[in-house]
Amino acid sequence: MKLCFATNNQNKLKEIQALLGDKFELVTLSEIGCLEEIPEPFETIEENALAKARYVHEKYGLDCFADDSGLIVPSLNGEPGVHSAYYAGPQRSHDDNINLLLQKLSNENDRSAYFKTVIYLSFQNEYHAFEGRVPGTIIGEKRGTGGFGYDPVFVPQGHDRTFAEMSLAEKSKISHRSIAFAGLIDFLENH
Ligand code: ITT
Repeated sequence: MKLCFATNNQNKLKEIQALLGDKFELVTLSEIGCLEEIPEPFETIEENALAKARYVHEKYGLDCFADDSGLIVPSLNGEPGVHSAYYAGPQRSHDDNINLLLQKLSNENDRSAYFKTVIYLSFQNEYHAFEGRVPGTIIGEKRGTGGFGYDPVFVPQGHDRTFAEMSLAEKSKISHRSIAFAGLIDFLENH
């Protein structure tokens, strides 16, 4: 059965296809002819993930899943949240984003944060949501060179290294993204 993954990232697609086996044939946005930028106008991660899945389902008539992720810092009223990728501006620089975050937290005692991934799946005319969260702390300076985004300043709860100091395999065992995709895969394997 054909299922669209609303991404053009072939690496992400291959990773999930390998976990799903051959019951589902995953296709990217460009493979279904969706070359336009899908609007993500909303102020929450949930609404944007749902909007992407719904757009593909309604316009292309295909079942589809879409993911959206972000870092949430409660003491900053949930920032950077849905704006995580471009927190410091449209240049989408991970370094600029981290510097802005550290500056905003410089006088803050509560440095707790969590990463969140939400996946929305349109399946047989119903929508299903899957969520993954990983709690942790934002440290005062960058450590490590792995990963991406805010990984150099995020230490997951129960650990003493940042995500950027972990191998990809170590991060994948506990990450918000892995938890959300495990929920999706479990659902698809049972339907
Ligand atoms: P897509 O094209 O796949 O949407 P993206 O960079 O926008 O790529 P996400 O939607 O998954 O990626 O995440 C949005 C932003 O949230 C991302 O640019 C990072 O700043 C941050 N983020 C998400 N997951 C992260 C992770 O595992 N480690 C560090 N930062 C992360």
